[in-house]
Amino acid sequence: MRVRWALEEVGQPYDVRLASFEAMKEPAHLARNPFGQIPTWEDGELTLFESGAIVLHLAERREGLLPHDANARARAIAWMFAALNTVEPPVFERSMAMVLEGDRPWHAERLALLEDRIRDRLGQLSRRLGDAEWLDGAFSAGDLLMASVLLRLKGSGLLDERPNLHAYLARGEARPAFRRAFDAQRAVFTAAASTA
Ligand SMILES: N[C@@H](CCC(=O)N[C@@H](CS)C(=O)NCC(=O)O)C(=O)O
Repeated sequence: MRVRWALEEVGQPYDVRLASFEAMKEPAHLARNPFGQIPTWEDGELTLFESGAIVLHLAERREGLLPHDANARARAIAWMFAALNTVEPPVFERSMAMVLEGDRPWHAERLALLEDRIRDRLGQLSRRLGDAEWLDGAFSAGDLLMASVLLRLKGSGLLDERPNLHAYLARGEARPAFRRAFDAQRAVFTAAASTA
């Protein structure tokens, strides 16, 4: 979703090639991404993996996701790293714990621990955002990645504790580019479900 969203924000046409879980572990895909994950990006001679690297690549080449001013651009990139490297890790671990560890005897204890770590990060983020619309001036790739990380918390109740973050995410989701990306992504799952 985050790569689709970035593509829609910058108006870059794209084709999607779906990969089954099995195909992601085969040599052809491992050549694109050594960790056997999606998303990957191919454009002529260039193959990239890591959603953050792909979003940065698009943002650097097209208008709309990074400011022109050098310092503002550096700060927007800092927010991209903050989203992926500081906020996402406990959020991702929580998602994994919910999906893979629900039957473990220590699940409840670990979940509480992870949620406290997330609460700390959300509190810090919420204080920095304050009443602002976006993290640093105009909407940027930093907001796109931060909102895409917060999306993982939908339904967890954790965002309800921080109304300004809740509203921040809603603003992200209301962007026409997000809606187009979401609809395109949903169409993939709807098509897969109807052929299953
Ligand atoms: N840090 C990577 C994480 C990518 C990732 O977790 N991809 C998931 C799907 S959204 C995946 O490929 N999971 C299968 C696996 O890890 O084997 C990125 O941001 O691109």
